[in-house]
Parts: sequence; structure tokens; C-alpha cells
Amino acid sequence: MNKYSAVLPLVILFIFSGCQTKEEEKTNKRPNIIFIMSDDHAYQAISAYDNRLIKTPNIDRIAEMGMLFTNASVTNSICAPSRAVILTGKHSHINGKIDNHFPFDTTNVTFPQILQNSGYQTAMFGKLHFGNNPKGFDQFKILPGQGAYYNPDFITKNDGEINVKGYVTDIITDMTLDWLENERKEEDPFMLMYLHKAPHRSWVMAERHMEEFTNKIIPEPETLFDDYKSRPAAKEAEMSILKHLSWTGDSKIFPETIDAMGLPEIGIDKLRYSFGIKDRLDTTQMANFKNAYQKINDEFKEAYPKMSEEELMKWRYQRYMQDYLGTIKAVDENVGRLLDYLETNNLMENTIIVYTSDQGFYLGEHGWFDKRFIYDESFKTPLLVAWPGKVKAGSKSDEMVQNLDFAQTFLDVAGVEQPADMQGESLVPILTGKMEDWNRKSVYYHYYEYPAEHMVNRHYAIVTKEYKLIHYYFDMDHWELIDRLKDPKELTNVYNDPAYVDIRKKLHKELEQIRTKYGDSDELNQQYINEFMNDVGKNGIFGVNEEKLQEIIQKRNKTNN
Ligand code: SGN
Ligand code: CA
Repeated sequence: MNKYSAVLPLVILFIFSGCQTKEEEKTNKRPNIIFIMSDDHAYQAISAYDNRLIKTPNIDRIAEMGMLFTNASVTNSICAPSRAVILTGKHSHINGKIDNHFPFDTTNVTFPQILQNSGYQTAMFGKLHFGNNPKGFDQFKILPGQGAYYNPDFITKNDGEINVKGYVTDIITDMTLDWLENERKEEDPFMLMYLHKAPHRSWVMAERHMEEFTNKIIPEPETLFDDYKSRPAAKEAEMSILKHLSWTGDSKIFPETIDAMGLPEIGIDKLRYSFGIKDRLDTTQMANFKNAYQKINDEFKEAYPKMSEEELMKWRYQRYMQDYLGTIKAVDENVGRLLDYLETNNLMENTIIVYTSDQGFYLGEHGWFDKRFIYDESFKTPLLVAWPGKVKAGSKSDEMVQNLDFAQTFLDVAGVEQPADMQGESLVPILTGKMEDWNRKSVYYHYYEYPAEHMVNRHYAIVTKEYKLIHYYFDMDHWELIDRLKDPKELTNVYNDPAYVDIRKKLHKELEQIRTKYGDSDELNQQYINEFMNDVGKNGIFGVNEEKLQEIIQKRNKTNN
């Protein structure tokens, strides 16, 4: 027996127990939370939902590892309001951020503040769009307002405003990976918000994707030529691919091309081109951009005089979709970079990863781009959740979950108490297969931003798996009833169809109940209309059809007098 033999077992025991403690610590550690959100990313453009438009292998990985929600929706289909709902766990009429117009009320309590107080490290990178900085974050680098695709500025927590050269989707990822690698402390759990600007209008893709995507041919949706029969609000909206996309900023027809063709500007056409493209791209980027789009410009100049309205619509749809999908290609690549980093650094096992969008988007359905309406393409939003070991890989759920539920879900995941005044529900029962703890039958929706760009009337609604009962109340008084199962493309308003009398009655009652449950009312509607109209009367509103705005103001003055 040598002199070490006696102590060897002890040494082994020590090392072994040391390992065990570390292992135990790891499993007891509260989960990390990664919230990935893109801006205006339609579920139709994620191949886990539908692979006709684009392949998104990296985003799909999240669903392969976890759960794909096929019936997730937002409570108010517009950017900053959706973000406010996500952070507060409260409907727009309660958190006060009803539209993109007024800044977020920072006296609201948000889930990142609660998580930070409970010991989570918190960081946010990318688009917030609040008009003020986020509270509850150890680190943030956010885009001012909508942000820019090329060489974007950022507002940072520690270094004021900075400018970074490059393409926004790559840069937001660089910042995120840099934080994970260099700032994050290994001993504490973290909550990270990784928020893309893409694929928001005016859809400027990365140089490396221009050649591929400007040559793609995209299949058309069935409802590209909708006539909006029985849906007057849809008819009034200004989001037609044919009529409302600008030539230069959106369709990438150069200002000199439309001048040479004698085409009149659409809306703030050249201005949008200036602030999105001309004033942002450096000389090399601009040369690459011009090079990629020159062929399109030449062909359009030649073809336009002979095009019928139908042909022009089809051409404009292709142009729109090529650029929109091109920006998504970079999002997918960058989500892949993040997932690879997590895998390489053993961060997958104890992390819940959420991929979603601030709302859905029309990709030509009803002839539209943009969002705002309660019709499926913008009411629904993509939702993919991975949580290895907790969520069954490759699972699916068609439960009616909403962006309202994220705050409580994350607090639940972290084991932190959920404030009683939050209005959502934790999704943990669905994620972990405890369906006896989940019994939601309907959701509530309310959109406010009118009169404004795209002219979508204010409306509220109740939605069940079978029906939507919708009330457009300003400045029209119009009800719609959609039979979701019989009419999935949502082309027919059956509100006045005698066959639906009983259903209509039942849904009216349920709508009243759900409005009471969430604390919404006609009085609140009126209050929000007054605030908004007083302000736009004085200060105007970006991008609005001025003529129509004046009409609405005058009509309102008349009825008020
Ligand atoms: C901008 C866009 C609109 C878009 C809003 C809101 N116009 O104003 O088309 O609906 O943002 O989008 S643009 O001329 O600036 O491109 S949101 O995602 O921020 O709500
Ligand atoms: Ca958005």
C-alpha cells in the first residue's frame, strides 16, 4: 500500500460529490428565457407553418425541438401596442398604449422589471418602438422608432446613441451574441429579448440576398383580387398592393425611373425612398442595390404602358413578396447563429426559447400588405416554443393563446408570483401537457389606430375557434360575423344571414361578458377617441391621407355641435 492509497477513495468521493453538487445546481437553476420577436413576420412566411413561400430551416428548428402554436393571436394588431401587451400582460385599454401614436406609460409594471428584481439578468436588443427606453433591463441597445435597415443608429443603455455600419438583422444578432459571450454572468439565469426590425416595411434585404430574391417567382394567394363585398371597413382601408405601395420606397423603382416614365408619386413615395434607402446606404451598398434592381427597373419601364390593372397587381405582388421574403432570409440565418451559439455553449438544456412576431401580416390576401384588421393573417401571429426536457419535441397546439399570455408564462417559468392584475394566463400547462389546467374558449380583440395611415376603422371583437363577431364602431357602425370553419378565407359577412340568428345572439352575449371581464367599455372607447382626435387635430399624424382626415374631423365637429 503506498502512502496515497488511504486517501484516494476520499479524493474520488470529494471530486464525485463536487461534480454532483454542480450538476444539482445546474438542474435547480431557474431556466433562462430567450424571447425572439420579428416585426410583421407573417406565419405564412415560416416553413414550419407553410412552405410555399420560403424555407426557414432555422426558425423551424425551434418547432422541431418544441411546440408549434397554430392558433396564436394578438389582442391589437399593431407594433408598439402589441409590445406593450407583451411586457405588461394587460390589454391595450388597460395599459394605455392603444396605438403607435402616444408614448408608452412607463409607470406600468412590466415582466422584465419583476424578473430583474427576482435575480434575473435582463437584456434587450433591437426594435422596441415605444418612444421611451425600457425599464427593468441591465443592458439594452434599441433602434430609435422604426430603425433603419442599413447602417442603423441605436440608443444604448450605457453609451448614448451610436451608429453601427452594416445590415440591421446581422447587427442585432452580433450585439446579442456579444452580450451572451462577454457580459452575461454564468451564475444567474437570464431573460433576453432579441427583437428584429425585419421584415417591416419598406423591406430592404441584405446585399447578399438581392440577386436570389429579385429573381424569385412567388405563388399568389387565392384572395389577391378580393372585392370586399359585405365588408365596408375592408373596402375603405388603404393597404392595397396595387394602389397604396409606393413606387420607389416599396417597389424599388428608382426615382429617376418614375420621373422618366412620368408616374405620379404614391403617398410619401420619394420621401420614403430617401429615408429608407438613399440617405442610409453607403456608396458601395448603393452601387450593389442599384446593380441588383436595375434589371427590374428596365423591364418595368418597358412593360408598364401595356399592363392591364390585373397584370400590374400581379407584378406589384411579386415585387412586394420578393423584398419581404428577402428580409426574412437574413432573420432565419441569424436565428440559426443564435441557436448554434446556444448549442455550442450548453445553453439549450435549461432555456425556454420563444419565436413570435408582434403581429401577423397580409402577404397579398385580400389584395393587401400591412396588418391592423382582425382577419386571420394579421390577427394570428407565429408562435414556436422550445424548452428541451419540458416541451415535447415536434408537438403542436391549436389552443387560442395570445401575446397577452407571455408575461405570466415567463413569470411562471421563473417561479415568480404573477401580479393579480395581469390579464393573461400562463401557457406552461399547454407546454407541459397539463391540459386540465387550461380551458379558454374565446379571446378579445381591440384595434384603435384610426384615422391614421392605412385607414383601418376602430373595431373590437370576440373570437372563438368557430366564429368572429366584430364591431366597427368609429367612424362607422357596422357588425360582421365570420364563420371561421365554413369560410376560412373570411370573404363573407353572415351577420344578417337568418341561418345565424341564434349564433349571433349567443356571441353578442359572450362579447358583452368578455368586455366586462377585461374591463373594456363604450365609455373607454369614447375617451380614447377624444384624446386621439384632439391630438391629431392639433399635431396631425404621420402618413395619413390628409383629405380623409379633414373629412373625419369635420364630420365629428358637426355631430359634436
Ligand atoms: C410605418 C409604415 C406603415 C406601418 C406603420 C406601423 N409606413 O408607418 O406601413 O403600418 O409603420 O407599423 S412606412 O412608410 O414608414 O414604411 S408598425 O409595425 O410599427 O406598427
Ligand atoms: Ca409590427
